[in-house]
Amino acid sequence: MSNRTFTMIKPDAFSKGHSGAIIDQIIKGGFKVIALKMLKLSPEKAGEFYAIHKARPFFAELVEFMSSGPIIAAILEKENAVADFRKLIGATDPAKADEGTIRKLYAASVGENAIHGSDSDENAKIESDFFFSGLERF
Ligand code: 3AN
Repeated sequence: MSNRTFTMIKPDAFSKGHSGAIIDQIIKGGFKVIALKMLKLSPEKAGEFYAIHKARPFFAELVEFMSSGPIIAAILEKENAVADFRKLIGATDPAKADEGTIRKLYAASVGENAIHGSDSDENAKIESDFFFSGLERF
């Protein structure tokens, strides 16, 4: 079990001005910020990040959405980080997300669902390495 996970505040939540409230909820949830940056993904980079979903019917829509505006990427640390963060953000479909979760509060749909959280320790490492160099981690 690793104590780190990776997250992105997606373009929908960013453009609606929810980034500050979301970061506050993450920190109050007991997560320490190890790395943090604001950037805009190119369609190529978004496609690379979501390559695992290439065969899914929503892939083109996902790439277009994720490259549509700025995002905030971060590495977070907490005991049991991956599972605890998935609990904090709620289900992929905000309609099925528990009350008080980030997706329940800020997501509009399964496609535009406000925030990403790694689904395994292995992917947390791959995704963190995709965005951050060693010099950017504290
Ligand atoms: P999660 O982000 O909760 O791990 P995944 O890995 O199943 O969910 O999906 C990755 C991303 O793909 C989701 N965050 C969402 O933005 C998008 N996505 C998943 N399912 C759909 C769908 N049915 N229609 C449109 N986009 C979807």
